[in-house]
Amino acid sequence: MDLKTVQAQVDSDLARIVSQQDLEDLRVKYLGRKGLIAQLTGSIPGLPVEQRGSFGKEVNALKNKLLGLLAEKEKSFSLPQEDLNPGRFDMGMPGIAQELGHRHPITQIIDEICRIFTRMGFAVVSGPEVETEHNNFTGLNIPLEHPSRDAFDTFYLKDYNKLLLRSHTSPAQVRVMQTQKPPLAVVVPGRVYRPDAVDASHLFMFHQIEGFLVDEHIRFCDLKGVLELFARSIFGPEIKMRFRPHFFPFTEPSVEVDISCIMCRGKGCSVCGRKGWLEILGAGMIHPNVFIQVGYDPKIYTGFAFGMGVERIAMLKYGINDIRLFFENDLRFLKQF
Ligand code: 2NM
Repeated sequence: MDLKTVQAQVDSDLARIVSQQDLEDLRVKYLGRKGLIAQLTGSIPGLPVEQRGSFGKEVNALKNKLLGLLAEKEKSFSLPQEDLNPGRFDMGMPGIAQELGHRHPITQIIDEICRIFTRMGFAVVSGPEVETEHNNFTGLNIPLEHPSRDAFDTFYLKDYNKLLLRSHTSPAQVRVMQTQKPPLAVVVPGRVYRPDAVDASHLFMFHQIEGFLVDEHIRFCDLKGVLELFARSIFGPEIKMRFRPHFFPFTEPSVEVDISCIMCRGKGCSVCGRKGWLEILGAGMIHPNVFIQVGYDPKIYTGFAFGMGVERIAMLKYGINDIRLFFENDLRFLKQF
């Protein structure tokens, strides 16, 4: 066998090694008991006497060279894994989970409630938080002597004659009626302000969603149907509803609306104060004086309106017992939603 051929074979074999196993296979191929070197050594006795010495030396040199090369390769395989992987990227590793942010729970509930009403054909509108006394009170048939107009119950803006922070979102509805003709179906979500002492169920700012629908021939049963669909959508299909007579200046007749307690389902528990019912909103048929104020003929048009506190709905839905939690920005609370 030609030693030059063997040498070339060794070089190309070594270049193809990619694993420890390849290295072991090569070691067997060349240095094993039946390997090439052993064969070459075994062929020496068959050579002419004068060639045996130099051939033996060359085989020996090749063997030593092989041993050196294999040892060098071996060393490269036993290096720490990271050093063979300069980017240190392991495709097999699970990814690092990215924590997602989310909307504030009040924003989520507002979106959920608005969605229920837009499915029924209501439009969502917004209005300014700084309002006129007319839009907040007079246009809503709230008389001058009404206690809610008192400075103890409304934030009046100092130095701005008769401007105030709206105490409900109805003034935005007055604005819609002033500029557009029926048929109209609108809900208004937004911030409202009342100078209440802060406790577990009161803040000086909270969110309301109010809505109204005006057309010819709108009746109280239309209000019932819309509110029942709303309550079942947000609290579940098995919820029951009841209407209690109430008084609001801007509606007549007026009602307060209860749902069967979502904790005890009407049996009576600490959440519903053993009554079995929870108040969720106020509503009624829009007072003719409101229509007259916005230029609608109350002989042609009728309509219903309703209003609810968003925080109260969220507290009932999620079993939260303190309204202040929504605005303290404690991430341990907010991350639960
Ligand atoms: C409520 C209860 C009853 C109401 C009335 C109106 C308007 F502008 F159409 F007259 N908007 N919202 C209303 C009626 C609000 O909240 C407890």
